[in-house]
Amino acid sequence: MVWTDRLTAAEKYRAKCYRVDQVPGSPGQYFAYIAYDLDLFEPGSIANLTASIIGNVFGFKPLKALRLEDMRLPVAYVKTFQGPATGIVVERERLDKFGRPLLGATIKPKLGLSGRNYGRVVYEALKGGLDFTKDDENINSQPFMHWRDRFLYCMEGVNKAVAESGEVKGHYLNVTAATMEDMYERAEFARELGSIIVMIDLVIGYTAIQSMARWARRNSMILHLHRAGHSTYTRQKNHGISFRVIAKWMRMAGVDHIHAGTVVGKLEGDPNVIRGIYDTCRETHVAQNLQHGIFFDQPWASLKKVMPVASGGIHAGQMHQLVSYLGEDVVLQFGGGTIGHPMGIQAGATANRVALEAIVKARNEGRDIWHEGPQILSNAARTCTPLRAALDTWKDVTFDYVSTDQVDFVPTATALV
Ligand code: RUB
Repeated sequence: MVWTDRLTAAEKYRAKCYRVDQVPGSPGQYFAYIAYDLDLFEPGSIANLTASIIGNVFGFKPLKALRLEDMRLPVAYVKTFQGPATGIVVERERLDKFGRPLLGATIKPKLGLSGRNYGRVVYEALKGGLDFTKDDENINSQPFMHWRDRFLYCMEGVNKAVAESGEVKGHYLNVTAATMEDMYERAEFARELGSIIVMIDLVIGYTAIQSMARWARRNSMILHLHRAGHSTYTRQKNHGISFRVIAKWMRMAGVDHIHAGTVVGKLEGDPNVIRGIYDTCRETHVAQNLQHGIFFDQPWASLKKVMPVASGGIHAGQMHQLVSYLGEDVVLQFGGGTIGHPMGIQAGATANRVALEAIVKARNEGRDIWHEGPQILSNAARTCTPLRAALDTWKDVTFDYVSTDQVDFVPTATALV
């Protein structure tokens, strides 16, 4: 007899591997389905959940490689989490913007601008027609632009653009910092300046993210999450964690926005995988769908929805593809695709807004935007010189690479009988 026999009900608490399946087309690789008892996890703690699920097992000598593909979390456990601080419905109400994707831009160059010049880019992009601008993941408090200067000049740009356009607009002020105290100080300063949104990076860690989500809920703030660093462990097929699991944890943790892929842009994104991630963020009940990488039904127990953010190498000429792949509740973010416009930043923003509105109008009229998209954009560009210039500038920019992270279950054609 060992001490564990006396102190724990091993039968109840030990992990149960209840199914093992061969990975299609990958000899020697297996899906292992493992169930754990609910008592093993502290309520409402992503840190505790992950310490068990992705703890030491990933370094276990007998395993050459291991990847966490998906998790089903019971309603009883999901309900112990706050969920998104604001959620898609309330965000749209606060912004007073409905019926179309939101538009954003990451300020470029991402590092090096002075506070004043940075604020000018914010103003130009918002004035030109975007809803949001965004700090990049690694702009925090550099010697060339300390965070207070950035916040002040950004909010000056936001307020000017709001006054001139009559629309609610915002800039994601990145409050990522070395300590929680510093992050709260920055977030509180953003709130005092009237910002409607703050931003954090995934690299701050799960506990810090949950703390910021609670702060955001208390302060009626939208919380944007940039997934900086995720590709170091989400991208390879045979080791790490699927991003759909990170998205699930982040909905529980309580972020309002999460970078979730573009399909057509410069960064990793297979259409089926991206669909699974977007469903995880936006549906109230996600049904099992192996073709989208969803292994289990996931009820969301009334946790609010997370707004996915599509960002990374996208431009106005892809608007019909973006709306077709990603739908309506999404922020489409064009950084270089706004700021690199040959006629200037405002023109770049206007090109994106006109392209979006032309595609949404065509979609609402029942047109086939996937096939007719290029023609719809070209027609809109007849009365919008900035859009014409955008289409001419970026027409050849595509990223046709094979995705690293693809689904294992793809439909196969069967002969008609
Ligand atoms: C956007 C940019 C963002 C990435 C993040 O700039 O570089 O940091 O989109 O990637 P641009 P993801 O629009 O000029 O490419 O959204 O995949 O996490």
